[in-house]
Order: sequence, then structure tokens, then C-alpha cells
Amino acid sequence: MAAESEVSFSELDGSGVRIGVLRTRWNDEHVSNLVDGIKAGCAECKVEPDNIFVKEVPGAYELPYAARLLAMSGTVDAIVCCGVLIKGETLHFEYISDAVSAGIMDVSLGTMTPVVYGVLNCLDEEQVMKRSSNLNGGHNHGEDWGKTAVEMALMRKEAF
Ligand code: DLZ
Repeated sequence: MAAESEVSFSELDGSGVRIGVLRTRWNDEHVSNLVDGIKAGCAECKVEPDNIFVKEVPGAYELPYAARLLAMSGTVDAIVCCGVLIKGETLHFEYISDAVSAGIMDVSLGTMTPVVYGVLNCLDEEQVMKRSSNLNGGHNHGEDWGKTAVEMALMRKEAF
């Protein structure tokens, strides 16, 4: 069964939606591919290219802080935090990974701005490539994150 069984993203009207994308410089090539995917996902939901704001941070650890600043600015309706963490030989990966996922949820609930968790946590580059590109049977998860951001931005605007 498809993960998105109940939602037809192509029916979402994101024409008035503003999306903020925060992306890391770490793992630049993969993250750039993911950002392209986010833009493509947003475009599929009719988001205007001018309504997508992209800002860099150094690494994944900086994403929650930047997300909080952006959410509090009130300039976007949803945020995608985009990065790639690749496991090394130390416990660094585990500490950063936990802090980032908890931090992003904290910002989302604390500011009531949808913040999409667009961070890949992978054991090696091969795993990253399968999830950040549509080449060689892979799937660019950025596309899903862009669509999720639009769906959640509309949910927030309509507020049940
Ligand atoms: C230090 C570090 C390491 C080892 N690996 C990654 C990574 O795979 N992906 C990533 O986005 N950032 C990494 N960083 C940098 C940290 O996220 C952070 O920028 C620094 O620890 C400074 O706070």
C-alpha cells in the first residue's frame, strides 16, 4: 500500500502558501538534490516559486535554532528542515540525530508552525543516494517533504 493512500497531493492548492526551506551545507550535493525535490513537490501542489524561501545553515545541529527564528518571523506558513546525517565512527551521529529530531518537534509545537522533518539519517552514502535521487531506482524524499509541508500549511490555515 502507498504511504500516501488517503491524500492526493495533486489536489492540494498551495497557490497562496509560503514555504521556508532550511538546508545544511554539510553533505552539500545530496542536500541540494533533496532541496530540488522539495521544490518539485511544492510545484506539484501549485506553490509559486517566489513563495519558496531557502536559507543555509552549517549543519543539521543548527536546524532547530534556525527553524525557530524563521517560524517566529511569521514570514512562512510551513518549514522544511533539510539535511543528511551520515554515521561515522563515533557517537556524534547519535547525539546530533536525537537532538535534531527532538528540536524540530519542539519548534513545531512551540510555535504552532508546521516543521517537516527532512533529515536523512543514513549509515553510508549509498543509503543516502537511494533516498535523495530518483536515479537508479531511488526516490527523492524531498518531493514528499515539499508536499507534506503544503498539506500541513493548509491544515494550519484552515484550522479545522
Ligand atoms: C560535525 C558534523 C558531523 C561529524 N557530521 C555531520 C553530518 O553528517 N551532517 C550534518 O548535517 N552535520 C554534521 N556535522 C556538523 C553538525 O551538525 C554541526 O554543524 C556542528 O557540530 C556545529 O554545531
